[in-house]
Amino acid sequence: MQDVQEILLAEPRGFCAGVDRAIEIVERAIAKFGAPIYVRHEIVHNTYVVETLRAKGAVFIEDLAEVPPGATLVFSAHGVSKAVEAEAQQRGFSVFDATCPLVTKVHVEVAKLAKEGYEFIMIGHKGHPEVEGTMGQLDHGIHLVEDVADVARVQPGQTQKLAVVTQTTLSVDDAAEIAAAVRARFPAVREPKQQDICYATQNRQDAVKVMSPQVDLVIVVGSPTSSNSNRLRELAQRLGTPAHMVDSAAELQPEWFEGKARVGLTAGASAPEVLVREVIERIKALGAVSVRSLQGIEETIKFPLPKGLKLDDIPPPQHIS
Ligand code: 10D
Ligand code: SF4
Repeated sequence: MQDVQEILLAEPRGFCAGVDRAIEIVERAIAKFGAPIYVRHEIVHNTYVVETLRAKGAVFIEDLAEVPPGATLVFSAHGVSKAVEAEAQQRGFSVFDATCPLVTKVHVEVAKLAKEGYEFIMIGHKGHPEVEGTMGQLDHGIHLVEDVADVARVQPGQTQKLAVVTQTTLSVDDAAEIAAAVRARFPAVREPKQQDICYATQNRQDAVKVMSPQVDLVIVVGSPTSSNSNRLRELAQRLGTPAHMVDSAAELQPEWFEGKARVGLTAGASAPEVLVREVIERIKALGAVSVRSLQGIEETIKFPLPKGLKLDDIPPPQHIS
């Protein structure tokens, strides 16, 4: 089948600074302290990343009771509640926190405003670990809304001091609509100066908005558990372009490409470029002759590592990318 002629690559795509840092924390912890290194929850929501780190000696757990005394434990990039933090301390683990600094920023804001007497409306997806971590910064006074219908139902204890916080990886457009509904119902609500939606989520969604109208099909590389990757696929579909999300090149179905001359390719913030390269090779085998990168924002942001892992004495471990 020779239908596919060109592959267009979204820019930016793939790893964000928070994911890069989180993976490096696990790799360095293994290099410095030796396997096993325990990781609470998938370090990031990507099958390839998790399996690669597992092969190097990471042990992924959900419940801290599974971690032996004296072990080294890493918190995933999505962050943890105060209760999990306290339990880890009480069990005496040596902890490295791979929570993305942009998630921590939301935690800090919640703690600060709570001290001033604020209650919170959190916009996010129920059951997502980031939402559990952010809501778990407080033991009361933080109310989850997932959509506009929830806004009509939410019952804060008071409305004079009310603030909005969000999950960092939401659909920018959905979050704006839900925030507008919150504002309409609670006109005095305090909103973050800048959206809690992070730069990487914003940039990857903007890139899909640029790419989608130029292609006949969008492929998103990302795992089913990845919120931000799902939002990219959903966005392309909303813009009227058929879109599929794949965890690896093996999931590509040849029939998706029938009659599609131009294929757009992007990747969620937790999906490594190596998988994008494999997808490109597979689509090339379906006939694509050229690959072109679209113009987009260049991301230069980098987050520092936690103190105990800044190693001068060992060479940096080989990094997943
Ligand atoms: O599901 P998600 O989009 O929140 O997480 P993922 O691990 O796929 O990507 C990195 C984003 C994080 C850690 C939340 F900020
Ligand atoms: Fe941090 Fe944004 Fe990446 Fe999440 S998606 S890890 S908030 S930079």
